[in-house]
Amino acid sequence: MLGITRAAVWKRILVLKKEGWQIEASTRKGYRLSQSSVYNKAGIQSHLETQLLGRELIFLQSLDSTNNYLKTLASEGACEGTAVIADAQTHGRGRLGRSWSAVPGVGIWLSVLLKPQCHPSLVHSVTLMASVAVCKALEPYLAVKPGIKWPNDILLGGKKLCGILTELSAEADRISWLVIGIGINVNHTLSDFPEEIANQATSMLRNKNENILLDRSQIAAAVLNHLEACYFTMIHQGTKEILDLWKSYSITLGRKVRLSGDQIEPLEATALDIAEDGRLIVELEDGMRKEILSGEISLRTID
Ligand code: BTX
Repeated sequence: MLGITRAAVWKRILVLKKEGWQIEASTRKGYRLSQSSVYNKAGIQSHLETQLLGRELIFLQSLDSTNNYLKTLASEGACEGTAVIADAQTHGRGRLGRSWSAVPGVGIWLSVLLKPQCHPSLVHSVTLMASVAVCKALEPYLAVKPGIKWPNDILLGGKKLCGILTELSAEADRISWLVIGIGINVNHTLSDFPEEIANQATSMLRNKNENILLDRSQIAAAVLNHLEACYFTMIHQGTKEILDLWKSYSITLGRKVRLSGDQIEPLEATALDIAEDGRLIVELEDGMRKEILSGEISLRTID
């Protein structure tokens, strides 16, 4: 009927699946669109269990960066909990001016606006909180436990699965707003990564035994659900529970690390603990202890 080969149909089905459509295949019968959700605003909202986060949700096919878009909305007075999700980013941003690859059809590129009534120094713990929430949200879909590399890279089998970029606007002693940007590689195959990061990046799909695409709507909603729960825990009960959870996912503590950055000479140390404000406590080779703030430092484990 379509006047094209089976292979050509299969190729198109693959594209639809990557867009988020749930399609079942059956030998000799063909394909069937199953009823579950597609990756769009309605699909995500159907899985949301939040009171605040994502209740105001903007879903767009493509943006330069969801963080940029949400920062503009924030400066125009958008309400707390507003979330921006794009299927693709043309200029996804990482930390310290690095870029983040965010191709269409395979990932979750999401930013959320928070307005915690707290001192700007708490921003680091909020970022740690976000990494805990993402781990909790992704864990049920993964064969192995995700690990957090300080401050908030989420790794699977030593490769980067998710990155988090937190940006804020603050007065001297109070945060005005925070934008937490979360990038998760979900249905990437190896060829979806640019060559220069193919060795160091991974996706949820690549860590599953079977090759069934994951439902990005369900996972994006799970991230918002867990983010809200962790955020509420943190603002109502303080940081202790979140930091304990962070430690349970940490793959940095107890390891030898190399720290480098514009402001410091590269140095080697052992990562000991995390302070209440999110600083990493390290012990230098001469036994001195130092507390490191994430903003200006890159860390690599070396043992
Ligand atoms: P980061 O600076 O820790 O990581 C950036 C580095 O990670 C890059 O230099 C590159 O080596 C590698 N990388 C780039 N893209 C990927 C990828 N897709 N998977 C794995 N590794 C990659 C981490 O910064 C913070 C990233 C936040 C991304 C989100 S997406 C939604 C929001 N909008 C936005 O512009 N950024 C955030």
